[in-house]
Amino acid sequence: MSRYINNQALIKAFKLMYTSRILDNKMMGVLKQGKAYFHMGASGHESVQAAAALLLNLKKDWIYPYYRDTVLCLGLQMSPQNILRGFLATKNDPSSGGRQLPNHYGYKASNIVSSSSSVGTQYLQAVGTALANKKISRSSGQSSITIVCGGEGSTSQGEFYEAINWATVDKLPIVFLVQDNQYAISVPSNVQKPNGDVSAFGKMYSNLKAYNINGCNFLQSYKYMSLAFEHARLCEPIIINSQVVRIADHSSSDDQTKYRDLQDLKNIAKRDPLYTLKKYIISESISKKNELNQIQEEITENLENDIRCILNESNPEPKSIMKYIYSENNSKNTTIGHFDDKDDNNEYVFIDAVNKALREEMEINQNIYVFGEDVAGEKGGVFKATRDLTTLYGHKRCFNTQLAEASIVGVAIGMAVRGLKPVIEIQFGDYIWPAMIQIRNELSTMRYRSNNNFSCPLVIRTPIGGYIHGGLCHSQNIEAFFAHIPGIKIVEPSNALDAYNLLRVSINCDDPVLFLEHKFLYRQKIASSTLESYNVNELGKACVKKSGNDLTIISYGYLIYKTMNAVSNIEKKYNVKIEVIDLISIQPIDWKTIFKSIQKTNKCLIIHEDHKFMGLGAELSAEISNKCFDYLDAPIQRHAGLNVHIPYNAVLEDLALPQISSIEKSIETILLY
Ligand SMILES: Cc1ncc(C[n+]2csc(CCOP(=O)(O)OP(=O)(O)O)c2C)c(N)n1
Repeated sequence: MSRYINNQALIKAFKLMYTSRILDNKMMGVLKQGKAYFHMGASGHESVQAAAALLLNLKKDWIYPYYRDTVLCLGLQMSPQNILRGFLATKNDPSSGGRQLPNHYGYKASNIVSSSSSVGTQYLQAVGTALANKKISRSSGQSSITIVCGGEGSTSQGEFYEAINWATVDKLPIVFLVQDNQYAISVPSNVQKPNGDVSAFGKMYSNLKAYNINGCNFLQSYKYMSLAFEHARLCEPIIINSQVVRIADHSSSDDQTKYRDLQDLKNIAKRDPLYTLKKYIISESISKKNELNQIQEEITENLENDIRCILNESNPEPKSIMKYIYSENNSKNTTIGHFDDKDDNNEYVFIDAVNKALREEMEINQNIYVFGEDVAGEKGGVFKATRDLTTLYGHKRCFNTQLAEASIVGVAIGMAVRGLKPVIEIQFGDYIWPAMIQIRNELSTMRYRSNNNFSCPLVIRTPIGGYIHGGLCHSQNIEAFFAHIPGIKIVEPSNALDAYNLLRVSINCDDPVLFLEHKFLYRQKIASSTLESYNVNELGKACVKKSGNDLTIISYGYLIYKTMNAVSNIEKKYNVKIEVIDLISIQPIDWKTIFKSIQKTNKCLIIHEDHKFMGLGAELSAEISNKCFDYLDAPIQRHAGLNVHIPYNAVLEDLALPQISSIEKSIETILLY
């Protein structure tokens, strides 16, 4: 790869940079006419982006852009028309079909991965894509690299440090391009870092190359981006601090004169990369001033025409509002029955059923990668769910990660975007929270926000639940938090057979799945069974555990067993028949089975371990009372965990969580209503 640029490429860079500059100006004009709502400019960032665009390997390399990367995207064949479509949120906007804010680029044809608004989340996803590229394309002789961009403010996010950490531990083919314009909205860069320069990281991480460059100078940018890509292709991760200027306000909602003084604003103009490049091209006689002016006029005229046309393009269809929250391609599960072994009459405990499902799916599908904390090798997970997987499939496919949950999920997203199937373990549900922004703003939105252009189907397995003397941070139930998020599916099987089958369905699902495993059940006889495949293709089916006519009880997880015990006692005492539904799938909910049951029994009690306040029971009751009001002979009742953290002391823990005796009382109350 050449570090020195030819004249033709210099003119190409000038055209890209000028197009972006005029786009910024014109878009602000349209906005001022009240025809658009928001804009974030690239003016001042152009040189380094143009250099990167000219040097990347189109369609082979992967790009995680941020909102100032207009030139980078233009240079990677995203047309000005497509930039305008995003700005005007038209139906044909290739980034998001008008769903995301302007400048949140994504362009599948050029491997430009959809970017969200969360500052800093992109770094870990880029690490995931780089890891995937290292695992797959290098074995096939390719050397794709990943470039991820952000502003200097974003490098204060913890996930940025995690990303550098992972990239250097695994020596990944990745370039971190920090575009340091000295301000994060109004906050100057010396608030972000003591010396205001992230290239200092090169001294802290032994495998990290680092450059601090003048990103307003095209030739310098080109030279160092070229060097950077050479390093990355050799799996030497690299960070570049590129000093740029922010010529306009942070966004169309900002006014930088409120926090930048006149001298500061004047200095920006002196460093303007477009002006600098034009001057260079003329002074080196690469092109004449009038020729460049002519280029400028043509670009401006074309853009004016484009704006006129795109202002007339249609809005997204109103009926498309709910499209692509989930995949439309979820009805086949090819692995069912694949491993059925009629001679295997062994009884499996829950955790061994999970292990068997993982093992079998990994056998069939080479794209499955299992990772998390302590999952590899002899240890095989703190609960042993991933036992033997490293021996069977190697460290390449079952490996330990850093102790960093955001990293595990963020990297998994980047791998899934690249087409692999991560099945990750979060060691305890109680520690999923560091990954919350990755799950809430990234994992769940990827398909929707990119209008189905990108998706990240993966499985997050995690042990949850109390009754194990685990105290506040080893007992939590987390389903209600996640059920509130569109875009992910949630399963909580209550026995080995369901765990075995539904984990396989989850792995084959085209959506992200949160697979909740109640750790009390892991080695319990009550939850164990022989294993066979049952014919299920999709998540979302509840199971009627026991039929009856006098009351419907809905529960799930470990509480199914306590409920069944209480039901048996009450049925004897009152000579009644109670129907018990094991919900199994929390998102989506099997409303059909629930409504059918309540229309028969006319009474409903919901039992769950998670706190009653804002728990799943609240949603179930609301929907049932809405749909089955005419059938109900009593108010729907809920029996659930107290609204308290689960204490360690056994007496207190018992009080915090539903018990057989307290469940019996709830059943009696509703039966006698
Ligand atoms: C996690 C998160 N926190 C806050 C914001 C609001 N926000 C959007 S852009 C921005 C400043 C980012 O500054 P920097 O990373 O330096 O990039 P620049 O805009 O200067 O190019 C902030 C605080 C956000 N989008 N995401």
